[in-house]
Amino acid sequence: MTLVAFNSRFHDFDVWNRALRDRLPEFTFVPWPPVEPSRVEALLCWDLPADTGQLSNLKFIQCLGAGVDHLLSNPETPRDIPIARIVHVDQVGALVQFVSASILAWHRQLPLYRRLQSDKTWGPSPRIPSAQRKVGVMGLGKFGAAVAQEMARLGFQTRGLSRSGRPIENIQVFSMSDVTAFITDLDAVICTLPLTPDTIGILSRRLFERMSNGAHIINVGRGEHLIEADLIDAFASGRMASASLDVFRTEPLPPDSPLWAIPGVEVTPHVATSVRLESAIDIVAENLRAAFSGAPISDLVDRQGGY
Ligand code: OXD
Repeated sequence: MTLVAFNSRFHDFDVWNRALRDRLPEFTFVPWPPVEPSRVEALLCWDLPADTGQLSNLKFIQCLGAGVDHLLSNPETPRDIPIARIVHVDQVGALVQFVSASILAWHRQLPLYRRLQSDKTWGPSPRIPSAQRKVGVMGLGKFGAAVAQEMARLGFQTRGLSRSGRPIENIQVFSMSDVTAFITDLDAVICTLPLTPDTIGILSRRLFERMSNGAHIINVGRGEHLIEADLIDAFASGRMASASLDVFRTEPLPPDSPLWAIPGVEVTPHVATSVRLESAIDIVAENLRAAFSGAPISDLVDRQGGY
């Protein structure tokens, strides 16, 4: 019997335990803290619990999310134990929907018409074809690549930024060292990057200054990608006209954050995508089996790359 400890402030142990124990009769799941830490062989978690050092027999960590920055930046995370994250088509599809909704609302000026409606004003604006708009997607992993393909399908001139700069059909791909060429004259930028020491604070004045006037930004990566003060300045100067921010340095976003009240900024509570038990459960079950049978583990984290 393999003992798996469960720790998450976002997921209900009883619900996951019920779903997993039928699929994995050879595993036993226990909530954190386990009675016998030295018998725990796997951790199913969002955050790393305190006292992970007691897990002297730990062999595998399955994160209950797609992003693992919080685990990798935690000095308590064991260095030599494989970590897997969850990336299911359901999560990818949800992110594509969220970004498309924001981009299309911006592109078709729906916020403007909402404002005009509140003044009972009939004010048609000229329609700009999507082929005249330049949209850039930062990060071309499973999420970013799907977002970029959708932007291209919607007819936008689509650029992508990735670590490798590997070509993708219909997307003009830039490597991280070409970030300046990537951002220059973009009308909208979408951040789907993982948070790593190289990407912290990447959404900054240096990039905003090179975008078109009246640009749009979507951050569905992590709050730490954005230098909030630089965004606030970009709104003040008119460089940035609108933003869809789903992730923040501090979540929930504190009531005194100026971001709540900037006209043109849409704040959503980290809902662009999420792991649903119904779709993720088979991945988790397969990965736990694989971790102890030597079969390949899905979405194993690359420690070097940081995601
Ligand atoms: C995740 C997220 O990492 O939703 O899964 O942010």
